[in-house]
Amino acid sequence: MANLNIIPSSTIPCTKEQAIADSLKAHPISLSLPQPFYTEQANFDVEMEQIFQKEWLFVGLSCEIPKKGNFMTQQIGNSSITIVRDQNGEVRAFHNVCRHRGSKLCLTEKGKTAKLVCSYHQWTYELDGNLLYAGTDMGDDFDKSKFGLHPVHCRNAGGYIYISLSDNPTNIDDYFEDLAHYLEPYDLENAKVAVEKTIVEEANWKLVIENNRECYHCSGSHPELLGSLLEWDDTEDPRASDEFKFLVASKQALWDAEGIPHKHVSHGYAKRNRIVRMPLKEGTLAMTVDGQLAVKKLMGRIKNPELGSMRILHLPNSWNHAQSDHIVAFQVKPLGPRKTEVTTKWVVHKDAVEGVDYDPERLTYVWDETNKQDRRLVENNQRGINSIAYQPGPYSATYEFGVINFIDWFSYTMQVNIATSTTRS
Ligand code: 3BY
Ligand code: FES
Ligand code: FE
Repeated sequence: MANLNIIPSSTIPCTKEQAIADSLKAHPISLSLPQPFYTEQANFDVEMEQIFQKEWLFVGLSCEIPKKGNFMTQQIGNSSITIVRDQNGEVRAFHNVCRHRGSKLCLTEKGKTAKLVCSYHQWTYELDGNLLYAGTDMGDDFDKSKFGLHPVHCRNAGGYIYISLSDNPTNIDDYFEDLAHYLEPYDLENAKVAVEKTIVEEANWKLVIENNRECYHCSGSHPELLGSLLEWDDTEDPRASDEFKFLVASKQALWDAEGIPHKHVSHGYAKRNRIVRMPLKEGTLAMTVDGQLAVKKLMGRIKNPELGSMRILHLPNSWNHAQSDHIVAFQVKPLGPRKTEVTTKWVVHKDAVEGVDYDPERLTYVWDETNKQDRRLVENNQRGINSIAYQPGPYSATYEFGVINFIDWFSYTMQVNIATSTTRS
């Protein structure tokens, strides 16, 4: 038998990953993916490593940790991350793992604490991750400064928090800068999450994103959403009518006069990050059952209720609708090859009072219904894909260009990240 030990581990080819990269390279982005990408644990594991453990992820809002000592935890695959407001008011992220014997440190999803204390042997960390106290006797040569929490790259862009578990994350500063500028009118430091809901969809995470990236399915499935949403979000859209272009131009002139950013910006490979403000349907102000506002108090410095919806896309895990009175923020978290969690947060002015300024039922109704409808669609999509009859099918370049962009980004990012990790390892 060959002695594998004589081959240095760095030169053993990473066959599973290489096979996935090769299959993506051979696959045209105009077709839905081959079956294993939607069904198999092996593919899922590689996607978690190459996408979710490397790329920037949207993880929440700074207003969820408003004061020093507020923290929230996030599970990404097997890794738990703590996002904390430190003693200087900065938002930071750490691996939620004690440097003593590795216990999980913060045990709740949200909380407030003066110091981060491990419940096992009480090692105690400052909110900036430095180790302050390590039990009674670790020996004379114990150097506390070497046992701070492992930091995680973290960015706060105008109140939207992103983390990356990579040692060397992709630079998307151009997006973070634009996002901070586009979110400035909302003053997210003075906002709050009024309602948060999480649903689990029995479908692969990419089917959840694919579903969100087109409105080809909207007229058949989303009567509540179409009360206010215009089906396309780009004046360059091949379907955009003159009437639509006129509506957009007239609203943009008003937004310009008020210093409300609206221009379509996109960054990264295959428009990985996009921000654009679009009018809602004539006569509607918000994504509610009657199109009227859901919250009496507008957000931040906003005076004009007619801001349409600012859509923010961040691949691989978030889309958003920012209106004048509230923001709806979505976060996608893969749980398994055929299981995905979708969390929706409805964000309002921090001084808006429940029952006085807004009714949570009314605030959440349209997107709650839409989420349920989309869950049915993607679960049925998954069921069909599980069949021996499934074969990749064609996307429409007119109606599903957003899906093609996503598949393009996914395929490219997987191939680049796999290539980089196999040359590095
Ligand atoms: O998030 C959106 O704006 C919509 C919902 C359905 C399709 N997608 C583009
Ligand atoms: Fe945390 Fe021992 S594992 S103090
Ligand atoms: Fe939908």
